[in-house]
Amino acid sequence: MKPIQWIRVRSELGAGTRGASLGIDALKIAAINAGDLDFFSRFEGIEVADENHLLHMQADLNYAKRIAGIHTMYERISQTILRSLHTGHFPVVMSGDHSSAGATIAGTKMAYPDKRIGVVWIDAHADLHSPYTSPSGNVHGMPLTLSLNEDNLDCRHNEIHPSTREYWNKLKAIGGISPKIYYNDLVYIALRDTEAEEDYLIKKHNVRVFPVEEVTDNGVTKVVADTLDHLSNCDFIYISFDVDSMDAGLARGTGTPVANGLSNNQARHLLNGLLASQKVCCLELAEINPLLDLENQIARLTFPILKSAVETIVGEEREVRE
Ligand SMILES: [Mn+2]
Repeated sequence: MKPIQWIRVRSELGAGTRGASLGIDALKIAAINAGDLDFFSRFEGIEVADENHLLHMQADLNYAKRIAGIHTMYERISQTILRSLHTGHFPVVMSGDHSSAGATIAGTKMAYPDKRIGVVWIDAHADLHSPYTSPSGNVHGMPLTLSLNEDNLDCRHNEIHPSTREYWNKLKAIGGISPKIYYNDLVYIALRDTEAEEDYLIKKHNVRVFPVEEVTDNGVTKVVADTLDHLSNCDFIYISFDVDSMDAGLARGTGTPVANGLSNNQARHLLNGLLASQKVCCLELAEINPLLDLENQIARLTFPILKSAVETIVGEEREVRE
């Protein structure tokens, strides 16, 4: 059993709506209200310093807002993940906005440069835009694209500033390894709100997608088995859980809620099933925004999922899958 290390990333530079930096505290309050007073102190934690002071300044670069600050975060987060893995920990990353996931993937690849890293992306969104295609310029829609070293120039419609290009290229090259992951080693679960530019890449590279209907119809166990089977050539697996993978009716406290999502039970079983594989070396949880919520609903819903995931990680059930 590897000891868990909490990695706290309170950055929300990549989101279009303010408040995701408060997600960690919303979870802590949910733990206290659930009677789990010492839950987060059972394992050591690392606080990654944020650059949220930049939010008090006007965002400059339109098609990748606050990308310079995000680059600073990427350096810090990737180094923290690298150290966490190298010191024998299982990092559980609690993030603000989902842009940080590109840095977590980078840190994982930097820790294991000769290994193949699989990614399970549980999210309503594909997060597969680049500054050349993004309609919003919010970098939380780009972490997978930069991990794949993808620009998607085929679908280009934005003229980007030379300085945006410079930082975008820096993000793709972080850690000196690029790409970090391959399309074959990426699996989407609960994907249901994509744009044409993203659909183009998913189709072109034949990326494996498990829609919510497949989770419901075939059951979580089957989807877990198929996901691990699809990633059987990967040495390590990183799981990214965006709370908007869950249904908007349950999960309104997030920047971009989407209807027809996973139930909280499906999400819990999904994470537990995947985490039972010892290939999984890192888990990230992102986009809880209590400012958009009523009575901390999303954090109260997510806390038992996180608790159950942690029990699986530290438990005896983890097995090596062939
Ligand atoms: Mn996301």
